Amino acid sequence: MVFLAKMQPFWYFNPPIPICPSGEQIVNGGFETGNFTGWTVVGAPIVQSGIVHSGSYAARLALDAIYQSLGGITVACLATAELWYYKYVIVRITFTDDTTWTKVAQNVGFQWAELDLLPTLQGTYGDKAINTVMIYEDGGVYIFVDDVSFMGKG
Ligand SMILES: [Ca+2]
Repeated sequence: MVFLAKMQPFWYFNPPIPICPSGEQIVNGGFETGNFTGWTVVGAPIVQSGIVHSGSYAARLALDAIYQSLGGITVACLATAELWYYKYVIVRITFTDDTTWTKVAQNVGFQWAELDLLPTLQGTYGDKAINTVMIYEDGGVYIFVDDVSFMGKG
């Protein structure tokens, strides 16, 4: 009888917990391939080496957009959601339910600044899952983007 009791399925008392992916979910977030591998490009952004946050390359956008899929990762599974930008940037997160969150960021000078999206994502959109991350510029000035990172906490 003791043996049979131990054969009871483990999930009877322990409902399955969603498993978070681990590691970086963004492909080529630092643009170190020297091109837009991993990104879908709208317009004519370039990968350049003149103004970078880290490594050898960063993206330059002006009336351009780049985006990539995060494959439906749940917001609760994110350990990071950030990027570095120079001067100005707009980030649009599209969730799997087709709603969006758009964040506009601007810094005071011609310098790099970190944009940490995680507090708002987990504070306001914690029950959603992310379909795509789009980064763009809408004013016709050059901006630079580097080190885009969405890490899974698994
Ligand atoms: Ca870089």
